Amino acid sequence: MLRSHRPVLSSLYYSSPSRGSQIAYYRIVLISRQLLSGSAMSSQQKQGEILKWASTDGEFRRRPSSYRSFISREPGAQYPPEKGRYHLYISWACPWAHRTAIVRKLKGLEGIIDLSVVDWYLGEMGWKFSTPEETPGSTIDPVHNSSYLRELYFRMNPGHDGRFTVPVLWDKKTDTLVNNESSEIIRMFNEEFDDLVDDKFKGVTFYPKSLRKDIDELNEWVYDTVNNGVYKAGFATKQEVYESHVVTLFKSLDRLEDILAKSTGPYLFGDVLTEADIRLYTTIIRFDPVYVQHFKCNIGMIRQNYPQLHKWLRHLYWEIPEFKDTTNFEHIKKHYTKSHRQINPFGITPVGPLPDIEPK
Ligand SMILES: N[C@@H](CCC(=O)N[C@@H](CS)C(=O)NCC(=O)O)C(=O)O
Repeated sequence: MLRSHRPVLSSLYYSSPSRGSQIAYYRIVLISRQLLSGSAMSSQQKQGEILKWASTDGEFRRRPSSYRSFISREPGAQYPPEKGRYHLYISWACPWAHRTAIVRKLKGLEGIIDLSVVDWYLGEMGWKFSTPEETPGSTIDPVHNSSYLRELYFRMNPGHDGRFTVPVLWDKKTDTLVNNESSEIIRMFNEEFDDLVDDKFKGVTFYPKSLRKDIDELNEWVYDTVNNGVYKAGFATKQEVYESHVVTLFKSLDRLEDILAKSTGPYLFGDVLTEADIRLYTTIIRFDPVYVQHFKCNIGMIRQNYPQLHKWLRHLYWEIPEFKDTTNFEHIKKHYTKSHRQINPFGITPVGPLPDIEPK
């Protein structure tokens, strides 16, 4: 069977990931600068669509989500929890939307909040809806029979001038977009529907009071340098911008490796599965199959260089069905490699590494 190999730079950097030193990082940066100081840079003059993602300084900046209302159990809330009232739109490919799909399942909300899944292909018109026959794993929009996700944004606000992102949490009763920020949607799912879910899900929380400060603290740097870090490296259109983000990303992976080594396990905070694990999972599960090659996050691989993260990842995927059942490698791999033509002009999806995730 095909297996991936140790990264070329491993001899410079990895005897053990936790021992990665600043000096080694700078050696990597120095060598790559020397390699790239010549004519290779001129290819950057070709300005493709990717510059819609990155600014002229070469930096990708994620725009804040536009709709931030809350479903709440508080009396008189504008959006109270109700069975069948809300509809969740996701992409199996998108790490942010993936968080919401996991929590929806873990909290037993499948019979309470319906789900639509867009096609993995993101084109000029944004996310589109396909039938499962056209694209396995996708669904139509049963609420409005839209062709594209953008139609929902314009229905909400005809003047919408932001991007058309998933996830989208839609209120069928008032025909409005409640929220399109995954970190907030998972908080709503975590507790606001507890009066409606089966008894076994009531009180199950991924944001326990005793750990909130620690979770918030970890989320903050993981969001910036890992979840969003892979995009900042991958969408960068200047060499030095890419290098700075990819090095920061791998420093954070080292930090996570240390946290897991010190944790009593199997999670980031010992034996308590929290939203910090869920938010990290959706990036790490995509790391080896996509981010290593497509976003050039290739200083190392999870499976080869991060034994603790690798163990943690396989535990979530193989032991907790809600993680595996919401992980669609076909959508993930095809979306990135066939939608970002500025990065991958021929849209060839690499076969490896095989397997997508290693066995337990
Ligand atoms: N802050 C948002 C980010 C969502 C996001 O960026 N989604 C991407 C997919 S991974 C998207 O829909 N992009 C489409 C576009 O920007 O056109 C969240 O966490 O919910």
